[in-house]
Amino acid sequence: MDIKEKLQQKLGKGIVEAADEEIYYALLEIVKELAKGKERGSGKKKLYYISAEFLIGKLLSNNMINLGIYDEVRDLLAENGKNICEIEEAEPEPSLGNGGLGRLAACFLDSVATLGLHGDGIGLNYHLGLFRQKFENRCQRETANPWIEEKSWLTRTEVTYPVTFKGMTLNSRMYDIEVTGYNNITNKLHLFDVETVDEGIVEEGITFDKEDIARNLTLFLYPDDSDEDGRLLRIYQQYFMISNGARLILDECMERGCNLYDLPDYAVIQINDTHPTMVIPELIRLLMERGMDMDDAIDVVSRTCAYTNHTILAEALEKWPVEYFKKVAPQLVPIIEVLDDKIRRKHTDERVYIIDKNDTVHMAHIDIHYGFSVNGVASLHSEILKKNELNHFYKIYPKKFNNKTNGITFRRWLLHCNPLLTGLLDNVLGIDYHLDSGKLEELMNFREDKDVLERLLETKRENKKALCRYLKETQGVELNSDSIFDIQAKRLHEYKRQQMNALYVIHKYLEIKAGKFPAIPITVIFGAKAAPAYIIAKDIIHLILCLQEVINHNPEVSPYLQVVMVENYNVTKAEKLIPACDISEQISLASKEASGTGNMKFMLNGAVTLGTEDGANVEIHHLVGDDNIFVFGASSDEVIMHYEKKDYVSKDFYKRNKDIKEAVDFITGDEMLAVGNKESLTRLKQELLDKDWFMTLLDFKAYTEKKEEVLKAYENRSEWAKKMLVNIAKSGYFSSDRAIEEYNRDIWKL
Ligand code: 26Q
Repeated sequence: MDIKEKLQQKLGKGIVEAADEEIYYALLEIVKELAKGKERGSGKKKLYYISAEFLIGKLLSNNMINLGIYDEVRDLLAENGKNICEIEEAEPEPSLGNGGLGRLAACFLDSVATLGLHGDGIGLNYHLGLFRQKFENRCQRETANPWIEEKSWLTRTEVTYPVTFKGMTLNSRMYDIEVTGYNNITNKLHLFDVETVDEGIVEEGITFDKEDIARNLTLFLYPDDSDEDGRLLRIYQQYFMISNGARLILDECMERGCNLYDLPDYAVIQINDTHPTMVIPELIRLLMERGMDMDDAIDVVSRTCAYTNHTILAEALEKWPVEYFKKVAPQLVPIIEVLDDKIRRKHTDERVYIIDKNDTVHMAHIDIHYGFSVNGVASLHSEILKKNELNHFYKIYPKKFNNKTNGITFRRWLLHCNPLLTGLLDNVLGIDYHLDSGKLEELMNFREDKDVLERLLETKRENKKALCRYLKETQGVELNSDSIFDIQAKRLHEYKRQQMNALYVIHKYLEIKAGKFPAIPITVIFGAKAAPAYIIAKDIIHLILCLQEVINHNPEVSPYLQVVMVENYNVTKAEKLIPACDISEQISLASKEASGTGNMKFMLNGAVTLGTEDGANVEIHHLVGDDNIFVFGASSDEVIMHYEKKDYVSKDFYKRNKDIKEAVDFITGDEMLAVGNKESLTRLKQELLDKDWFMTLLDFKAYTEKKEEVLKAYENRSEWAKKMLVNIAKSGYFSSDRAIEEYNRDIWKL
């Protein structure tokens, strides 16, 4: 039966007569059936990618692309007066991740299946995912984001395990989502759930009884760890995830013929940051339960587990009081104590102990001692781990440390989100680059081709118009599609320095008011969620929303400068913003952004980076060369030195630089106080003056100067088109297919 017949059969009526929602549900079923019919991953050794987050985004279009039926379905719908984009609107977005780490896990699953490798994801089935962001009185408010409907991508399985916590046992159930590779096999994402979870306990916004573990365990993805209950709940979630995962892995391996002593021949477990670290002591415990002696169990597990580090921010490194483990999963405590004891017998340096003198367990230390691989996510990041943050471990285990620069799936971040550019590339290069991203480099042959360059500019114009239409419909804002689109889209964090971008906007506003007009109008677009308990991050959102109000209502300035913050930034919004971007803001304080992956997505879609030498920006710079990126700011070495010497004083910069002083003072000036909250704006200004932990004022001057250079460069349209072309041509390296090939070659060896 062809797709048309299948669709009509499912609908029970003609396509013309069906509502968008009905078509969505019918396609969902068809796609699930097709995915089930695909070849499965096979082979003796299997990858298990365990992660607390899988930010998969909407799945319909992506799955149809990977199954090779997207064009056919799109055309079929069009013939019947339906637009596939409107069908997509009917799909709820599962927001099962915070940001980069979760999205990386999703890109990796796509590439593992696309490369035909046998590997599944293991995570949690959060019913309400990450919160949905609403703007009220120019502030962020959080609400629940239910995404599981009667018909969804989840398939209920018969796999269940009893998970024992202190004083209670909860029954789990495994739900699966098929992960189909591009023209290749189907693997699975296993999401564990508690049978007793109850969405009814959510009250106002995202508040609920934190102690009612049986009913709350898989409700929300944790965006912060600000209170004691929240932290304990996070341990409950983590233990639930890994205890189920560990049992699934052992059961599957034994079914494939493993005798447990040869576990490393049957499984490799990639631990995505420290959130699943408890899988190490849990596996040791389970192997001992099945009769293995402890030293053998430790040896087997150590040869099975590999760890990826995603951060060097001290405050983001997980450490939990032993007390917490005693309260949640006391069975792990004796194991962790033995693991620590073995280290203490071998090493005198206290910094490598697992349990410190305050009885706190350092999760990353478990991974480093009892895993066989430790990798960073961009070359600068991996170097900093070796030279600074984890230097004392590097000295013990030099061979464990390696780099795996992040990547993104081009299926979602080019083919799906940017059909216009894809069409152009297909036309110019053929379609080989879909599976071999290195082939994009052939675009370099068209660097002087006026026709190709003009078509490149044209796709960007069209994508900007499409974004304008979308923002008009969804947020009622009217933007000038002929302006320069300058976009910063990522989680809100002080180290990412959205506040520096906002200070630039203020600076520009003041300049325009003083009669200095930009040659081409500028539109500054932000997309960002702040952790609900992260006060300063929420203050920065408030600042941006107030600026949006002040500037867009100033008739003298708004023809030249517009600001808009996109509400509820998520994967779906990213897919609309990225193809429309001219300038990609990647302005973290050097040394703080482990890699960044948005930087890669923007580059692939023909945006030019304005950034610091941080994370993967360094590699982007190296690939495109000085002429095709705008780099500014203190180097990571300088920054690290400032932290060591404790010699950075933000007030000195405020006092000495007139532009800085004017911009900072504006935050609490009359215009802002007329629309904003005095307490919040004052707190933010004081933070910049008294702390400025991420050195905004240090880099502000270099940032504004470099941005002027970018704006000037944009005026020369043909030269700018060449920069776009080079960025696209050189982005092949950032395919997650390349990243996964490296993981497999160096770590997994499937
Ligand atoms: C930890 C403890 C308690 C509560 C929450 C957390 C927590 C939750 C999420 C800590 C970290 C995260 C997420 C981190 C993350 O997304 N890191 C990003 O990972 C990307 C993929 O490697 C990198 O590109 C980014 O640079 C990095 O910031």
